[in-house]
Amino acid sequence: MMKRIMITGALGQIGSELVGKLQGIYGVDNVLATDIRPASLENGPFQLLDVTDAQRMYDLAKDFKADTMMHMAALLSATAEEKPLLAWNLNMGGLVNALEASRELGMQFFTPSSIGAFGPSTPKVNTPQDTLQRPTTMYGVNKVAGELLCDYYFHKFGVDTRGLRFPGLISHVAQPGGGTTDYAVDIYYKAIEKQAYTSYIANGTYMDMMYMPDALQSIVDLMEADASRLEHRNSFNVTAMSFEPEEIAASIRKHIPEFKISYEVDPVRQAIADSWPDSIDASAAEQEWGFKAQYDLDAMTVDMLEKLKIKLQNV
Ligand code: AKB
Repeated sequence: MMKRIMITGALGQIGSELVGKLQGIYGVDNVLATDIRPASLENGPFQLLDVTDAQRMYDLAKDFKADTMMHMAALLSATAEEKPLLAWNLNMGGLVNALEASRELGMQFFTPSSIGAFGPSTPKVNTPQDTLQRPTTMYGVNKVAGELLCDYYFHKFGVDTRGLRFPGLISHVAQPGGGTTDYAVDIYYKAIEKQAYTSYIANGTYMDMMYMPDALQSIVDLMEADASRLEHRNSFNVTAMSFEPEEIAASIRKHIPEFKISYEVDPVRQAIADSWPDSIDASAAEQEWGFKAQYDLDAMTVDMLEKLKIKLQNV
């Protein structure tokens, strides 16, 4: 369905891999990568874009003749908690601009939501698709408002909005920055470099996670899904696993037996993690468009360690 795709935040944690994935499916010249930071991509078009600049976003999409907008630019949870006003302006301003451009140019639209769209009063285990959403973080406020806006643009203007509530995403390519779930990426780097990791998240804290290849595939699958089957236009719960720090450490120890984990809990990120679900229920995504993740914790650990060993040897 998608033919010409514009991506914002293309140098971010998801964007840096999404660009290549989409180029592989739809063709290198059919994916316009944009970011606030300059870059020269190995392949394909790139343009500088500050997502709060509505006119430039519109002009770039129009000139490229984009039929799809993937709006990935955002501040993650811990940074948003440090800079709440900046988060509001960037996360909400960017989203409204991307939705407006999509309305004006008739583009299909994707943006990620997050497990951060839930809060302490949400059912913590097997969190349903449709449930209480009263987050206590600025990031969560942005994500809930964003989900509502996607619903609004679909019902009011007929924009083909689609979204995923991502859990923590783990990858060996780009490091996340300023998230609460980032420990689950960092732990693999430190396992290889030092055979030891000090976690800022306390043991016993469960959060949902997903390996990046599954996240990228789920974006493509959702965007290609038959619109008539989609009941949810705000965002779908998706998850591949839920673990606490000791469990990821145990998975690493199957390959690096001397690996040790210790704890120096960061109160800010711990409070965010405590306000999020322990595990979410992805059955609406399974039913409405066939969501399925391939990697569980151990399969992800094998792949992460293998790929990172090569990457870290070459730096
Ligand atoms: C974060 O930790 O902020 C993100 C997320 C779960 O949305 N990884």
